[in-house]
Amino acid sequence: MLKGAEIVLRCLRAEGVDLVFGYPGGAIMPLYDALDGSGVRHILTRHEQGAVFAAEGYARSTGKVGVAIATSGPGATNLVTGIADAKMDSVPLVCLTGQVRSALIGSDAFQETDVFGLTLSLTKWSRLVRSIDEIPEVIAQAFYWARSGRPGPVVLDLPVDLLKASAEFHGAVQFQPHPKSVAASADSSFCDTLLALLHQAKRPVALVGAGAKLSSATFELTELLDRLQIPTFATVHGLGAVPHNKPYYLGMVGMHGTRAANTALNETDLLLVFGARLDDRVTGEPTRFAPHAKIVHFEIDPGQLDRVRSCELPVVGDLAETIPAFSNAVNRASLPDWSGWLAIACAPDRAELESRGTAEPTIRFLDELFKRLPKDGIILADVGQHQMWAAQRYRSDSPRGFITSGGLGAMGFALPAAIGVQLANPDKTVLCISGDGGIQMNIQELATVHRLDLPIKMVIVDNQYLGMVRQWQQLFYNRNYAETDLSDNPDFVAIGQAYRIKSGRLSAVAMNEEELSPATRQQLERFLQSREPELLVFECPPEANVFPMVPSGAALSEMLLEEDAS
Ligand SMILES: Cc1ncc(C[n+]2csc(CCOP(=O)(O)OP(=O)(O)O)c2C)c(N)n1
Ligand SMILES: [Mg+2]
Repeated sequence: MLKGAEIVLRCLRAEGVDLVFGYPGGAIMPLYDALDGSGVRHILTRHEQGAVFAAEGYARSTGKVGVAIATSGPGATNLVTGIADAKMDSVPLVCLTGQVRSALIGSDAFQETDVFGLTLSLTKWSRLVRSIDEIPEVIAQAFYWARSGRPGPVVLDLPVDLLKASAEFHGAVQFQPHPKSVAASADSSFCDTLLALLHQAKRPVALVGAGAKLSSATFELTELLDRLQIPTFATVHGLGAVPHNKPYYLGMVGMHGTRAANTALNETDLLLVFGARLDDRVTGEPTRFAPHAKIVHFEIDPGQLDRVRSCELPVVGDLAETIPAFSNAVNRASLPDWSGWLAIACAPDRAELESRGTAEPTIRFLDELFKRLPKDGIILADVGQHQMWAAQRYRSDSPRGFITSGGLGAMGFALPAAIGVQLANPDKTVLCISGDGGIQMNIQELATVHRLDLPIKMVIVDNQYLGMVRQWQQLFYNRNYAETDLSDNPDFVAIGQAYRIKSGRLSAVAMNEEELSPATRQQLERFLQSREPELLVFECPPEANVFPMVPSGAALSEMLLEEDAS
């Protein structure tokens, strides 16, 4: 006989879980009571949002399911942003929430919230558990759905009486999905159609999204692109899927993408999409997206097809199967020569402008950090201008090396996510870049970093503004900087020190020298190499902007460049 809480933990172990993130409270207390000796290590964050973002960081950096735990009511509602984030960015996540005892459900009991209803539209699958006997089955299902197909979040709501009750435990079970629900393994009949489309195409391009990485198909994808030699670009979550030094690689596409990538996407007549949702930050105004193109969409989730425009050829399936199938066909075929088109797409007149205005020192700062990072280092970015600068400057080809809240754009993500990343990757350098706005949304997690002595390298790009919003105000709201001024920011170095974290500061002036001064170089090197937590506040010029920029509602061809801001 085991208690419900013990059964939950046994089933978690059976799913391979050894690390969870959470925050206790009344309805979930039996689970906490059973932690000791369960083989599951629990990380206490300082806010449930910190726990769910940390679980996401763990999942995003490993591909394994992240687990977050919270109590009922306010504990559970504090998870909601992370659940939405995991849904948007395809992150495998299982959230366990305590619930009031079964007899009180529906009575507006103390700390009762309808978590099942609240998260229904945000989850891939969820369940309010009704009896202790169904615990093994629902946990097996929860992990199955979190991992399968396009990964995503799952919620299990656990009434406290079930956690306290006892029952015979016959071992964890494996979930057997209905045979029809398993995606048929890709047949290769699409290859002939695709080859025919390629033969007609004069200006084909490839757009790479997160799917290529989630399917662990980046090696095969790069082999295919090496053969095709067509202009290629990535979404923010596709960064790192294709090695940056490939001559056909044009960098990031979309709202803050490169001129070359956005121009090629505007001109293409055949767009090959590899595992991307095509949201409006990638497409620009959807009705004017890739206006001349037929679309071929490699995608695991049929729900993502035809959302912007119907595609000519859907290739539904795991990219780990469909890409090699297509590669085989390509290797046996002769292909048109697209070198003239590639030369146009990569021509110097499409390169970025040299002048980056007031963004120069910050870009230099990021470059200096990134080039000193070990090859397998992991960069996290929060949300805002610093995130887009970091994405633009990211040069690594480590598939899980750039982690950010892309689809939801949730400020406050980076610091707690970095905790999960560092715990999952204890030997890697983890560099976490936040803005002065976003860091204050989960700044309490500095306590978790200190408590666990995690050697995260934390950077605050302090421009004394909600910079990205201020940039929009400057460009589209007549410089009316309504409620974006953060010039009364606290002293972040003193805050870091109060959390007993080594903290320092670097001015933008240090980045203006042609050659970095030995002192600055030393500061950066020591910062990245030390094996202790450390915070570095970078004093970013307040009115720096991110360019190029495609205004919301404009087509990708209507990019604004630095000079348009003056
Ligand atoms: C939780 C949340 N609230 C509001 C926003 C809207 N928003 C997007 S970027 C941004 C400014 C971020 O400021 P900061 O963290 O200082 O970064 P910066 O843009 O200055 O680099 C805001 C408010 C958001 N993305 N997330
Ligand atoms: Mg800021």
